[in-house]
Amino acid sequence: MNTNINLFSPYQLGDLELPNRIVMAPLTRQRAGQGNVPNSLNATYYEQRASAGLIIAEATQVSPQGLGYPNTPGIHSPEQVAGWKLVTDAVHQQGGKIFLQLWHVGRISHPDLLPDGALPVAPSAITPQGQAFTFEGFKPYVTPRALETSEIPDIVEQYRQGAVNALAAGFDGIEIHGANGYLIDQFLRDGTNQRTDKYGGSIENRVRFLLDIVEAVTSVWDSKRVGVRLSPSGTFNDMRDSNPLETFGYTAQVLNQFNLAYLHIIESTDADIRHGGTAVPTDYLRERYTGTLIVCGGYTNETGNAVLANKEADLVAFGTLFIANPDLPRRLALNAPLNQPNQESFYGGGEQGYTDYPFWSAAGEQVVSL
Ligand code: 8OZ
Repeated sequence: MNTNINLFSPYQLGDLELPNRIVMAPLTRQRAGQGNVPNSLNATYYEQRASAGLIIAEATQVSPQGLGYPNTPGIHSPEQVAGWKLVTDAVHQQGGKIFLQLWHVGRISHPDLLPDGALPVAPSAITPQGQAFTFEGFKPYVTPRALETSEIPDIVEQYRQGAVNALAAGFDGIEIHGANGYLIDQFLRDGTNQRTDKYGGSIENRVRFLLDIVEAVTSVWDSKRVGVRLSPSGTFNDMRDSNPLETFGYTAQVLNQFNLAYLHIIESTDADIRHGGTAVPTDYLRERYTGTLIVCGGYTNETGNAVLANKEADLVAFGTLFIANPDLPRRLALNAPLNQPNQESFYGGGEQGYTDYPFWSAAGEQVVSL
């Protein structure tokens, strides 16, 4: 029974009661201020979206070394913690829940973005195809520096400190960004990890960096407030793996022992298949991961309801629809028309294309305030 579970059914996420199963996906918007500090405009943006069952705030670097793009927020300075507090207070005032996504981009950076013009770090010195988004526009990626084994505990410590800071900033939990070709994903997949130490080779070794981070952050947070995001089928940021079913089947399974808040999966896209990616089916991961599963990948009202009714997932994350529709849950519930997202204002800029998408009203007037 219970075939009537849908996007509007409440969900018990550990000790958090979510009023619906609609998650706001972490979305890079590059609108943090000087010093990569979140500001009141960012607070307004998240506050407008507080009716999501859960907001996962955008990818946020745990250290200056983890930066990969201009104007993304950090969680390593007191100013950043204070800036994020504006955001969490605003969301909580509206009755919302918000996790912070902890991020280190690894090789997807550039000396222009790093302190003292340092080289980006990675599991192995393998240059990504493509171009870095620097302060002066796009520049070809450089060959990263392979981390010494002795440096890895320092990076794990950056995540632990990020978790401490996220707690101080008033978040309800944290998500570890293990997806989309950033540092953790670079360790997981053998196309980017050719290490011969205990962090490379077998999948048991390649997952070690992620597990070290999970252990570190769960020494700060109750594990029920910690999620992990993976992109098993993803090719973004020039990612490849010789056996994605094994890599991510194992990773999903080994995470069971931690009793996490959730596993969050970015599903296969047409672009991934065009780029030669192997689709790792969600049901394959569902069979292996026993906890809460969030899926993300172009869902609509209809397909989102279906994936929940079929028990393929427990929660559904929406990205671009949340950019354009601050009141997405209400619009979906009423089957109201949706605003169309404007791609040109996704990254960088001010309130235009950020906090000025109108709320829906039956009378048709444009309502942009709460
Ligand atoms: C788009 C542009 C910059 C960063 C991700 C954090 O893919 C990102 C990102 C997306 O996870």
